[in-house]
Amino acid sequence: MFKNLNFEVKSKTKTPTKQLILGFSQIGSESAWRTRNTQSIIEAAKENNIQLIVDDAQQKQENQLKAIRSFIVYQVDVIAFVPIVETGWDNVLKEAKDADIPVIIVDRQIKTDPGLYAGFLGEDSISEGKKAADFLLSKFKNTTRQKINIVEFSGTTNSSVAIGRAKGFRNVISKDPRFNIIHSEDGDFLRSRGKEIMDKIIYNSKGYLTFNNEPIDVIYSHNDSMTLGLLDSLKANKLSSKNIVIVSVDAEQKSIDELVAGNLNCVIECNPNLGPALMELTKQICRGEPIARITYMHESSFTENDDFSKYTARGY
Ligand code: GZL
Repeated sequence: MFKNLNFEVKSKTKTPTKQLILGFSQIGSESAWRTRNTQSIIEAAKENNIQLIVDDAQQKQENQLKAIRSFIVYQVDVIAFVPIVETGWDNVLKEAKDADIPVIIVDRQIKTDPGLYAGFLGEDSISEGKKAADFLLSKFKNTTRQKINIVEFSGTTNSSVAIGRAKGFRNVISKDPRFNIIHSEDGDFLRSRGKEIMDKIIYNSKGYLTFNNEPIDVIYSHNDSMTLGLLDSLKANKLSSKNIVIVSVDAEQKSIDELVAGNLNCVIECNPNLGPALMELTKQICRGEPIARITYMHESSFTENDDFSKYTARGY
C-alpha cells in the first residue's frame, strides 16, 4: 500500500489537461484508523484522477521532512501531510512556499506561521476530548461517589491530537471536583503500548485495579488501538473490564464490538475518511481558489445507552 519512492525531476508544464499531482506524507500505519485514513486518500485520488504520491514515514518526523523535500524537487502541484508532532516544520514549509507549492495540513495540526500553509483538514480533537468528559459527567451524575479516579492512556507526546484530546477532556472534567486524573502515560497510539501500560498497572495493583494504592474508576484512552491493548492485558490477566468505566476515541469496528459486548462504555468517533474532502481542496487550490483555513469532519459518539441494532459497519 505504501512505498518510499525514488524521485526524478520532471519538467512541470501547467497545461489545462495536465493531471494534478498530489504529494502526501503519511505518518505510518500505527492503527486501523490510520490505515483507513490512507486508504480513503488513495481511493479518492483514483476517483478524482489525481496522481497521488504517498510516502510512509514509519512514525519518524525526519522521514516526513525528506518526503516533503522530495515532493518539492518533483514539483508536485500540492503537498499534503499529517504532521506526526506539532513543531519542527517551519523550514520545510518555507522551502515549499519558495517553490510555490501550496501545502494542506491533514488530520493533525501544527504550530507554525499560518502563512506557510493553505489550510487544515481533519478532526477537532479538543471537541473529542470534551465529548469523552461529557459522557463521564453524565454517567456519574447521580452517584454519591465523592472521588472518581481516572487513568489516561495518552497519544503521542507533542501530537496535536493528544494535546487536544487531553485539553478538551480536562476543560470539562474539571467542572466536577470529584474527578481526579491520578495518572497519565504516553501509549503512542499503539496497541502494544496500551497492553504494556495496563500490564504494569495490574502488576502494581493492590486489589482489582489501583494506581499508587488509589482505586482506578475510569480509563480514558486517546485511541482504540491503546484501548484494545489494555483490554488484551485485562483478558490475559483474567480480569473483567466491566468493573471499570472505559472511554475510547476513534470508533474502529473492533472498539464498537467491545462496546456492544459491554467491555467499553463510550467510544468517540474520529473520522478517518478524509480522502474526498482532501481531493476537493486540492482541486480548489489548483483552480487558484483560496481554501478554508480549517475544515473539520463530522463526528459522532457511541455509548452503552445506544440502541446497538441501529449501528452500521464501520469499514475499518
Ligand atoms: C486522529 C489521529 C490519531 C488516531 C489514532 O486524528 O491522528 O492517530 O486517533 C492515530 O488512531 O494513531
